[in-house]
Amino acid sequence: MALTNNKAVLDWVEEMAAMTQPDAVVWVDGSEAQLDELRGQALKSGEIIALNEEKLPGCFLHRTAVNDVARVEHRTFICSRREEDAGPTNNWMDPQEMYAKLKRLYTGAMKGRTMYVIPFSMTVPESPFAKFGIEITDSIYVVLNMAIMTRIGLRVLRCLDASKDPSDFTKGLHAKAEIDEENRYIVQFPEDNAIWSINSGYGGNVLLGKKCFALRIASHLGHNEGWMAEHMLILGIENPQGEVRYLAAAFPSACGKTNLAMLIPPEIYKKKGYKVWCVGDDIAWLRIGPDGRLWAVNPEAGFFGVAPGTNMKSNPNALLSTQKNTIFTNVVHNLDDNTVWWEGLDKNPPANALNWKGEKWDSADGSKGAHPNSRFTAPAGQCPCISDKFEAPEGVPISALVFGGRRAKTAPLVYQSRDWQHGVFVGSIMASETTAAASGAVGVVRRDPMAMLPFCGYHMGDYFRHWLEMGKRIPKPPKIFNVNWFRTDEDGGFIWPGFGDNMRVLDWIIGRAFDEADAVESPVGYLPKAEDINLDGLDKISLETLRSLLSIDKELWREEARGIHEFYEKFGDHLPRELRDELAKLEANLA
Ligand code: OXD
Ligand code: MN
Repeated sequence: MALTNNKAVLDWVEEMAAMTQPDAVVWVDGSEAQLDELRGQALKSGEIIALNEEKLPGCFLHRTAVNDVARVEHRTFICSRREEDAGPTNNWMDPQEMYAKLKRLYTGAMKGRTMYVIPFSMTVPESPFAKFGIEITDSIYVVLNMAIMTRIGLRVLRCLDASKDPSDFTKGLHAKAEIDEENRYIVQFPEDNAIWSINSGYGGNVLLGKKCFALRIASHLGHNEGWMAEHMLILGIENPQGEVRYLAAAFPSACGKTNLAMLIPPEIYKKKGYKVWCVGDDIAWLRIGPDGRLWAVNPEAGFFGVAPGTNMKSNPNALLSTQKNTIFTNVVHNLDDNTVWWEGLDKNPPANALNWKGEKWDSADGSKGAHPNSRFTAPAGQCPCISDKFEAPEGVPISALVFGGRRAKTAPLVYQSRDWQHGVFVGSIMASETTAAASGAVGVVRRDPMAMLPFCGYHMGDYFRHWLEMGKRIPKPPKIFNVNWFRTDEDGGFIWPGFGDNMRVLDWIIGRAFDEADAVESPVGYLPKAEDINLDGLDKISLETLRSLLSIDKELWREEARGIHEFYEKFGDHLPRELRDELAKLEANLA
């Protein structure tokens, strides 16, 4: 039975059902009773496996098809009406052509299946910043994941119905179809506020609230409406006086975003009373508040984190978040005690186990048991360091924005931009190197501006312009920084210890944001002096080593500038003149 009289919702659901032809339509009300019933059905069909009720209560294991284990950027499209609006970094097709192509694939795709209608909200539905959506799917796995990652059900419908425009919701359509790689499409239609995803069952492609909506569609909405949707974690640092100061940080994948979001401070900080609180680990929506500061909300309700490498040392808070009510995808199934395992969890791979494909697995044969992109979906509220502002409707005020990448030699441990415009330049030149071989050779540079390359729903040149315009409109803008935890020595080993010790760098950043810390000028921006970073209790890093981590190699940076020129060419006349000016300034500083 439909849960609403909202005509816009009813008409759209009816239209999608007429096309996909399911045997039944089920409205997801968000109740525990209904979710439990769905879990029961998914257990029966084998879609999920119940794990050890004592060790992992409320936890399940799911396996995707072997051809369907990650986001598929080459099959992800931004179908704006004009090709120019998608820009040079997105795949594009004419929307009418794409709709025609997809309609053929969706027609009858749910025959013999049940269609689930999931009303969802990004951020708490009562927040003035909430955006509503409906995801239609034929996958119970999707329903169960959306119940963790977003707020779902009746509560959302009521807020949508009571909103200024009850027809203003994102229309998300997902069908598993045959999980056929050749016909897999993840398509955003920004002007229609619509997302169509077909032939995948993997989270990043099918949990439409996440990358598809909260980044691609939302970045387009933010551009039109004067706010920002960013690929950023949000954290708060509480000082011994009990004051919490917040920052948001963008990193490309595989740079430790979830680890930083849940950082545990070094002993000397803990002793003094410092604490770190996680507001979000992946996405931030940023708006100008009535007080003239930039405020952030985490639009999500859960963590969809990479499992391998997560352990009690690297990220105890993430691991502890996954000990109940969690869905594991593509990890090892330990048959002895019906639990899960992944590479890097501990040094004891289970002897009696199935790998991520569900095959009998012997770790001794050298093969990986868990897929490198295996995941956990865990409620954020279970994180031991979750912020008490996690669900605050107004969000948290941001004092610093941090960009970062993986650079073996070029970028110093940390530097501060001279002002907002320079900060936008710093974000626009973000890059990561494919990890260098043990020889220390520098890898290939992949530019990923603001870590948004796969997630910007419109022309990236216009996105840079939007950042510049926002800077002019924020009366009290956050300061902008860049960090690099990944400088290497001659043997290719990381010099900076990273993890909890990154707190020492965040400490300087927050100090700068509140005009409490010193800096010196350099060709690339403001740098701390080595003495400005607190090294107490970190014996393995000498002042001299720290100085080397903060050094600027002008020759490398001149080469960097040449690479930036080449990258900027892509954007043609959409590239804001201000960024060319900043590049020219950098070159002059290096001359
Ligand atoms: C993610 C990603 O899954 O950035 O968060 O790919
Ligand atoms: Mn991400």
